Amino acid sequence: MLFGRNKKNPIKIADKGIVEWKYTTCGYCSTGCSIEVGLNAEGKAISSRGAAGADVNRGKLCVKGIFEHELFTTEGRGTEPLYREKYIDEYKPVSWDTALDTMAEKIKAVQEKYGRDSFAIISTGQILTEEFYTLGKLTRGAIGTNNYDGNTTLCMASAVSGYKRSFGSDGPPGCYEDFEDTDCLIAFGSNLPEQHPIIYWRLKEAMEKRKFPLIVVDPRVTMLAQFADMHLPITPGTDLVLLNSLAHVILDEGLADDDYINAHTNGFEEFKALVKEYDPVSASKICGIDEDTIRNVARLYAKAGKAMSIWTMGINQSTHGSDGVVAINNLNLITGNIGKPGGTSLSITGQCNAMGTREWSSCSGLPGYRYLENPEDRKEIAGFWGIDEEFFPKKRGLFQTDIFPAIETGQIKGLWLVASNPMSSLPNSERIRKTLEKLDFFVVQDAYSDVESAQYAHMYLPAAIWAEKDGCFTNTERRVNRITNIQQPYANSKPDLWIFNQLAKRFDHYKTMSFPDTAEEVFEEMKTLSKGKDRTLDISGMSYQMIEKQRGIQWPCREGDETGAQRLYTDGKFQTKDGTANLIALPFIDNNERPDNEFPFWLNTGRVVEHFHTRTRTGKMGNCNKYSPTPYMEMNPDAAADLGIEHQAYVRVVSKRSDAVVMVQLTQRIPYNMVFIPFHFHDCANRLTLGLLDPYSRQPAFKQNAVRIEKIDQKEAAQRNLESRSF
Ligand SMILES: Nc1nc2c(c(=O)[nH]1)N[C@H]1C(S)=C(S)[C@@H](COP(=O)(O)OP(=O)(O)OC[C@H]3O[C@@H](n4cnc5c(=O)[nH]c(N)nc54)[C@H](O)[C@@H]3O)O[C@H]1N2
Ligand SMILES: Nc1nc2c(c(=O)[nH]1)N[C@H]1C(S)=C(S)[C@@H](COP(=O)(O)OP(=O)(O)OC[C@H]3O[C@@H](n4cnc5c(=O)[nH]c(N)nc54)[C@H](O)[C@@H]3O)O[C@H]1N2
Ligand code: SF4
Ligand SMILES: [Mo]
Repeated sequence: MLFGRNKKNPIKIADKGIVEWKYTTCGYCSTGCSIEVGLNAEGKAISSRGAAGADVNRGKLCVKGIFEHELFTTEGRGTEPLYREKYIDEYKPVSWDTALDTMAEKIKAVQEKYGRDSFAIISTGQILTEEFYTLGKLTRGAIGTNNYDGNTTLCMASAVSGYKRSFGSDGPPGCYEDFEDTDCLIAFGSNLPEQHPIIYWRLKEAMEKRKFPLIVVDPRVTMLAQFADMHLPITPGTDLVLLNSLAHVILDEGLADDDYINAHTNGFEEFKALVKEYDPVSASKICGIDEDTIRNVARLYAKAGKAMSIWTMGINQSTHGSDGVVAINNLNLITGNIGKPGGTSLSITGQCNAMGTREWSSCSGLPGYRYLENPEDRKEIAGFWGIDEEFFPKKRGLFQTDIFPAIETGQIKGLWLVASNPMSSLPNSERIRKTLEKLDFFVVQDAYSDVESAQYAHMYLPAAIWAEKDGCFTNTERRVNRITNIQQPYANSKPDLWIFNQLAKRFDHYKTMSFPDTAEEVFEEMKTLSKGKDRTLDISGMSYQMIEKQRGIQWPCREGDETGAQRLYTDGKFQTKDGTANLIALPFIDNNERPDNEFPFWLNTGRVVEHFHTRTRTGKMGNCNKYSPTPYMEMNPDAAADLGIEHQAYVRVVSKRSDAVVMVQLTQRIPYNMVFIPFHFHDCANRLTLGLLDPYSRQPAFKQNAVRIEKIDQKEAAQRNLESRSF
């Protein structure tokens, strides 16, 4: 027996019978991990693994990526196009031809009756870049509506707007490699271990090789905060005050990089005068970070030599989102930390292809970071596409978050939604529900037919998903990577590119325009448009073969280049008229919803590692959903004790908008006067949110709301939860 116990049995790894591994890129977050999907002898996807030799993830994947092959067979996928005259009728399956004929007719009818802009189009950050470009061409060139935007207004709009205001153009200037060089890193409202696990791993690995201070600014003790050297539990929505105060200390103590400021920026005097008002003592009263800490962080950052900032939704989703981004850029400009290894302002992007839409979708203008407001850009693109430039509007139309109120007021009558689920993802769900009910014609194009927004639509178009298609994504560090067609589209679903092309045929301008059939042909067209020595977004040196071989290439990659450039603005030249970056004075205006006697808690919302957004995908994957199948809320144990609420009890959370029932999870992660609800669950967090908009980016303040907590009957609540989709 004794002998037997000591004997080690060899570990047996089940042989799944994989005969081939195929290359692709993960379709969840913007980290951009390279994946290989294993196929069995029947060609069925049965396994996923991180691609070795890929610079981004170096063989690793997170819990979502590692099960991504299961996506192809998840429940709820759309099988056929569906149509109904009224949204309260039953849907009936129709052929693709009938669906697209009807759709084109209805769009034209709405536009004829109410004007071209009365039909709105809302897209996403989750289709392929070639699809974005084609949808932009169809919308701007053939359908001709100016009310066209993406869900990226909920996500990256503040970063885009902030980059444009500071540097004259969008485009994150840094890369993951910067972790290897930096001597100090501040993370603002970004929880990498859960939301970008592989970027976190890159950061952690860099810190293990060479210790440097990590400072996390977040009202919650997130996983990243737990791992930080300093955690600054900021009062929600006041990052701008902290940033102005950091600049105050740096200028006051003579720690700024005067040479860089003189050579590469403008606006310094006005900026200096403004931040003078933000001394640490006054600032600490607003942002909740004590004056000593403000001084210490300012000194650490300015003296580091190479310091970088990263941020995500804690900054962008605020009434000062765009200002917050500009303030981060200000901090890096005055310390000379732009465009050098380890010194940068790196916005961590959200969706897998949020960058692709920024670059090529024409949502905010014309493709390749061109502007409707610029006559030369309008002329160039009209000529290239084969239409009259007068067909283009002269300035951009409504943002995504302004399109819904325009439906309410009757200015917009028709809507086409591509890969977005506003019934769960927009603030104030009840208001959105009523808004969608008002539409004369509403089409939902989604990979899943059970997506909540489709309940209010007249037409549903089943789209192929991720590696059922072919094309590219761009990640956080401007790396273009390949998504290859690994499985055939599910049932009678079709790639979004095919749907756009077929619809285009039904519009008059199709006769003079061209809509290539394959993604690669579209990519070649985009390459032509990207060429130019002054363009940062130059992809003309790339090809599909090169991209796959190198496991992704960063832009700019100019014609003849062997690979891409890691950083932007290395020469201190920016995309502004005179080439200098704008230092901008940013006064803080306190305009958020705030807790009061009736609604005493801050409601903070965000994400958890195992779920992606509105759970159309991860809610159906056993290996993700099992970790949190129930809508829940983080609450501070002392606050709960004061209200007599126990761990795992159901409670009702009430805001001025509506209410939601959640299970309580007690944790010290969250301060006494705050609760946190992951927004992934339908009919939950966004029933409560207000979402005041940032004036520049029109992005909602999803994370600053006021609520109260009420005790409820436990049996009734459990029953209600059982009946909802969330189990
Ligand atoms: N697992 C998973 N990963 C994802 C996604 C997902 O759904 N699931 N979605 C992807 C997308 S689209 C995005 S945009 C990213 C989002 O990635 P993150 O922004 O990292 O995620 P969030 O949880 O939304 O918010 C981050 C933090 O902001 C903090 N915060 C709230 N208010 C403030 C404030 O006023 N100031 C500061 N400094 N911080 C504040 C919150 O406490 C929270 O911890 O994640 C991407 N990755
Ligand atoms: N309270 C609160 N609300 C938030 C946030 C928050 O932090 N708090 N975060 C906001 C942010 S940052 C974001 S990005 C949004 C996300 O909001 P949404 O984009 O509305 O949410 P998703 O669930 O990602 O919706 C994407 C849809 O596209 C479908 N889909 C996936 N791939 C494809 C494809 O290839 N083709 C087609 N046609 N369809 C496809 C999916 O099934 C899904 O229904 O949520 C925002 N809402
Ligand atoms: S970190 Fe993001 S890109 Fe990488 S496997 Fe996870 S979800 Fe996919
Ligand atoms: Mo996002």
